[in-house]
Amino acid sequence: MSLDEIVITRAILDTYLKQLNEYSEVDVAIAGAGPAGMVAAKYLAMKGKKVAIFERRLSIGGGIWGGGMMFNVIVVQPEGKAILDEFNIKNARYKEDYFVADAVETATKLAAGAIDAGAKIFNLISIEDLMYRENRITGVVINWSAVEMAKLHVDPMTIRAKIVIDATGHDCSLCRVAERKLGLKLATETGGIVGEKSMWAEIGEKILIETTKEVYPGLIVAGMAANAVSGGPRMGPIFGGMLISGKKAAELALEAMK
Ligand code: 48F
Repeated sequence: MSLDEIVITRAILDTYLKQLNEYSEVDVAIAGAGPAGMVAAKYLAMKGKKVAIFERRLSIGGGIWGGGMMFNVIVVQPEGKAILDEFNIKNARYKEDYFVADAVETATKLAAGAIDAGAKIFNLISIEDLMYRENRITGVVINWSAVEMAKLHVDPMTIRAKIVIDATGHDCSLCRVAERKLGLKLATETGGIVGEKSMWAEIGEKILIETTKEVYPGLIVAGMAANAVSGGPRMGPIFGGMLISGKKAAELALEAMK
């Protein structure tokens, strides 16, 4: 058997460009392949929606990999356990309402669950801007993360989406664009980004259910970004809220697309 490097090159280019072309219009564009983004992607794809996640980094998983302070174990509460089970992620009761799971297994199986359901993950791509038409967010503006990191003067390209989910974690970077560049009034107490508060796991997890919402028509915020936008506390290495928030974001998106 012979191997031709040029065929390998063409196989990659043809396949990738076909995929990017196919996903230039989606039902839902998700920023960030952390726990919230990947859970949202699975539940949307399961309902037959065309979903693309754009992830800035080389790897998926966001803040999952390191568990707490690099001890790569995550903790979830019973509601989170139910979602771990749906993704076939092994977990064990530590005590009472505290369950533990392997961080590496969690990151990889959340991604596998989203992909198997039909979602597409594009890594190494950052969402740097939003598309806005007639009082609605209508898409995302993407560029290679390498371009962003090298601060190269290269113009981006655009993906049209019925719904955009900001699952960018502490940065809440899409909502920042909405506030800073578009001057939009977001559905928060102040109308802008309130900013994340210091660690309080119980309250942080509790209010995440309320802070996960459509902050502007077409723009839903999920995961840690939701608390950062609405002024909730961070919660550290307990991940149940992130999973539940991802699921809720998917439900809100489905509702909004009806
Ligand atoms: O930070 P991240 O894991 O967000 P999450 O899903 O989960 C938060 C927890 O990991 C942890 C926590 C738990 O209590 O507080 O922090 O809310 O994943 C966010 C992902 O978004 C990517 C980033 O690289 C990470 O993988 N990201 C951030 N900004 C952009 C982006 C952007 N503008 N475009 C694309 N990806």
